[in-house]
Amino acid sequence: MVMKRTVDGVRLSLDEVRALTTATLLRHGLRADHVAAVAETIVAGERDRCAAHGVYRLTNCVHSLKTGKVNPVAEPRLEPSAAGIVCVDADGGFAQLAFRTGLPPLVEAARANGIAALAIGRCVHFAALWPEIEALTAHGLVAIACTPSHAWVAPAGGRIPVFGTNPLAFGWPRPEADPFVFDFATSAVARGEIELHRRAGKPIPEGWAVDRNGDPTTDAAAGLAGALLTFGGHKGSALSTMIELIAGPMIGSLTSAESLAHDAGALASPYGGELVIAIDPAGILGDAAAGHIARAEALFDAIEGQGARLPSARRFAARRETVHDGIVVPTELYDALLAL
Ligand code: NDP
Ligand code: PYC
Repeated sequence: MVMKRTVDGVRLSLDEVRALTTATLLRHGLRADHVAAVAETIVAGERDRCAAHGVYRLTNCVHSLKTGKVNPVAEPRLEPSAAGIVCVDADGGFAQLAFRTGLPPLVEAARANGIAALAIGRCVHFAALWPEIEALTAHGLVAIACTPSHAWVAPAGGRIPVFGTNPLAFGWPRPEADPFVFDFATSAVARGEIELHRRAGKPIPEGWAVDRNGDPTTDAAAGLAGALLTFGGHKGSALSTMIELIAGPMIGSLTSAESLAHDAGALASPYGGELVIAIDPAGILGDAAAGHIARAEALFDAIEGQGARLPSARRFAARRETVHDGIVVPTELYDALLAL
């Protein structure tokens, strides 16, 4: 497929998305192994029609590189740790290569111990978590991942940002089907989604954000300048607190408030840590694991059987289309990316 401008935007094949992403990141001095790892998640975002974490993120990547807030030649290193724990120092680089470094020992440790954790420190994180979750479910492992971000989100009952948008993701391998995966911000919505509304000049729904005065707003720019709200009120607030704790101080890394202080107004992507937990059901159940995993299918049938959909079903359906049809990037964004 050849790039084509239409009234809806610019149509690109996934190969063209990869080529644009790769050329842009190389041009801004990111080393080739990081470029390959980062491009994989950006292309996956477009492939699965997750626009807030697709090529739009190139603008943040380039800005983070230009401001010196990410190490373009970082060397992620495995660090000594207890059995069942894999620690990776990302050396100030993007999280993707650090995750690639930690994945094989994490899988090995989960197989050996039944459960294992990967603690990534000193990384710059701008990505969705489901690519990492799917990398683990592909090994037949159950997975949980979370990371703080920048303090953009007010706690339930307050209006001063304390939390990051703090995503929580989970994956369950299914022998005969796409894995069960959910991956969502613990704010009402990812900040990237509000940024896309601002770029498109569209209002945001009520309940996503408050303005600088703490008043509800449907103006995307006012919400970005004020505070995002948690999803589910006090429940999202508590989950977000948990993520601050277990992917922050518990692994020797930063909270979202500390990440924002580290940023010092540069407006770069969040800096800190990520926690990934991998569980091998065979470690709990031995030879009986396959039978019990198969039993879980009844749960998915009960959900889908009544017309409800599973999280990630939209993504997997989009994936099956975009590999053939390509994707459409808004013209304004495409031109901004070319200008990078
Ligand atoms: P959503 O509110 O859309 O929630 C996304 C999750 O919910 C997906 O698993 C999605 O599946 C599922 N879902 C959505 N609608 C339904 C439905 N009607 N029925 C069942 N499941 C549904 O997205 P968010 O804005 O909360 O988060 C988007 C992304 O932003 C995430 O990938 C997250 O990792 C990323 N993020 C990253 C941050 C970081 O610091 N690195 C910070 C914050 C967010 P489906 O995809 O199939 O629609
Ligand atoms: O969309 O909130 C967000 C986000 C933060 C870091 C990466 N994505």
